[in-house]
Amino acid sequence: MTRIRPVRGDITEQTVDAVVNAANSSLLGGGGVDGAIHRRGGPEILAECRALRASRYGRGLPTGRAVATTAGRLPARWVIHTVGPVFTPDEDRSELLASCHRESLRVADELGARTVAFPAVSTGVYGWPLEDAARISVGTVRAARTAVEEVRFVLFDERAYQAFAGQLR
Ligand code: AR6
Repeated sequence: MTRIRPVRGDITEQTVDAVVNAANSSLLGGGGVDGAIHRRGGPEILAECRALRASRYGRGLPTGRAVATTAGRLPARWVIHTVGPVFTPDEDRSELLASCHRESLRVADELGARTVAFPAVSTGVYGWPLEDAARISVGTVRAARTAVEEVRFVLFDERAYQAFAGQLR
């Protein structure tokens, strides 16, 4: 059984085996949690991202997929980069958001990670409504078959924390 809990805070301060990054297809960094991870983790992360682009992901990491790099100076061993879907009311992209969580846990299992911290993928710049993202994200982790022992959803603000905590009560 995977223990799942909500944590209010900054994901770059979590001491875990793996930190999930809400990246974009380019893998070259950006704002939000992606920016914070690269800033705090240092240039080693970007160097590995560039190498991944040069080898496996020349066209970018597809939405819903996940790939790992070093965590650089973060208090973690790995960063698992995943690309969330951009929210649109015109199309149901929930399966892609679920896939981000499943694929990140699959990569975590390959690495042997036992503790994993997720941000609220797609709920910032990508515009996904919080309550709905919390339902999909928590539901997917609950249903996942994984050897990960603890999943922390690390939420930056009170609204996000309440949305995820509500799903976990
Ligand atoms: N710790 C935990 N959560 C955070 C932190 C942090 N340090 N910083 C922000 N959040 P976003 P997305 C929350 O926009 O919607 C980037 O530019 C934030 O409050 O980071 O998946 C990428 O390069 C929000 O609830 O990710 C992509 O281009 C959540 O993290 C794009 O944004 C996700 O917000 C991805 O957009």
